[in-house]
Amino acid sequence: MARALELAKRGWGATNPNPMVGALIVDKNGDIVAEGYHAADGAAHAEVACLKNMPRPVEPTDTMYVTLEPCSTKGRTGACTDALISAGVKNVVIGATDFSPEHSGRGVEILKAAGVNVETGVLGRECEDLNFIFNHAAKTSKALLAIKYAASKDGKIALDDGNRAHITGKEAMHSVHEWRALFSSIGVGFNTVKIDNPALTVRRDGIPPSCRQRLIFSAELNFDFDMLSKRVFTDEFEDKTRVVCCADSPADKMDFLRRCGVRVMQLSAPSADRAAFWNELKERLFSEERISSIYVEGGAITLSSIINSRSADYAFVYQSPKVFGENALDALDERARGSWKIRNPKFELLGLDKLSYGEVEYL
Ligand code: AOF
Ligand code: ZN
Repeated sequence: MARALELAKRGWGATNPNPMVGALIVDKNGDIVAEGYHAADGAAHAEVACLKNMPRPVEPTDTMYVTLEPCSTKGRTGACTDALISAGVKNVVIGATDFSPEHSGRGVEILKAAGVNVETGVLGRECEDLNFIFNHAAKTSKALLAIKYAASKDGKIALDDGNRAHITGKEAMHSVHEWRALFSSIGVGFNTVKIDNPALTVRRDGIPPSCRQRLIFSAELNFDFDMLSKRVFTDEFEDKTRVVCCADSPADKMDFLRRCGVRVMQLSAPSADRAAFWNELKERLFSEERISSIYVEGGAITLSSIINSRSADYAFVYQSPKVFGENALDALDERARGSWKIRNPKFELLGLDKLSYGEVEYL
């Protein structure tokens, strides 16, 4: 199963909104005979890819290991339960449950009813964690909203408002690009674009740059030509950028943006109701565009709005050992600080920095 998990991760960032899934078949001696994984949304499922790679017919003593419960509905690619049964697979070991309402254990029942030996929950936690985004969307029909920030040891994100110092090192930067690759959209507030002029693209060694949907949050819409010359509005991926505003955002400013060729997404929530705003965004992105995840990178106002309205589902916090001192800018406002924590955080050491990440719990 550990090997099947490795195979699943080959689909990192390419399977959205589908899950990453890996599968392999071992013979009666435990030797691997074939492997497969789900390479992209719409492509063959891991089980089918694995069966296709079988060098010989399946024998009753073979066992398939698969990180996710095989699907049991036709979907776009046909039910994996049918594929396994008709190929003669007699033993299946499963990692995690598929939480989609139409699956949720049905695949296991169908296999058992067809006389297949099924074992579940092997490396269950790891297999489930890998698809935290897919699981969230399957359970809630909404995109998962994750906040990410890098802070000094004393919780600051900048020396002062206009002076953004480098907080974390290059290992943390690499990690951010890996996570950006996994998410389907990346968001920042108006001020972050104005001050930092970020590219918000995915840049990884040896892979050409790519870009997820870029969301720029603004209620007031105070865009001028200087703002519209920032990277997100002018680079090769400019068509992936949109401005997200609210019910009471000024209509003339929306018109101005549209006339300048900028995509605008107006939510029906008013700017004063932040909980409604973030909730509507999660619902609409998922239902209208199959966008299952949002990675929000700042700044302090946006992150605090998300935390204070209890809208963050997940968090990535990079902490540097540097101390910026009292006068520096806080990552989160006073109300947000201490109002939440990461439940059962996972930790990674990245050079001198530390990443903590996991589901958000409000206190
Ligand atoms: C599996 N193995 O490798 C994957 C599964 O539209 P389709 O046909 O691609 O089906 C999508 C659904 O299938 C998806 O929502 C999820 O429930 C399941 N994904 N299942 O057995 C796989 N990717
Ligand atoms: Zn399937």
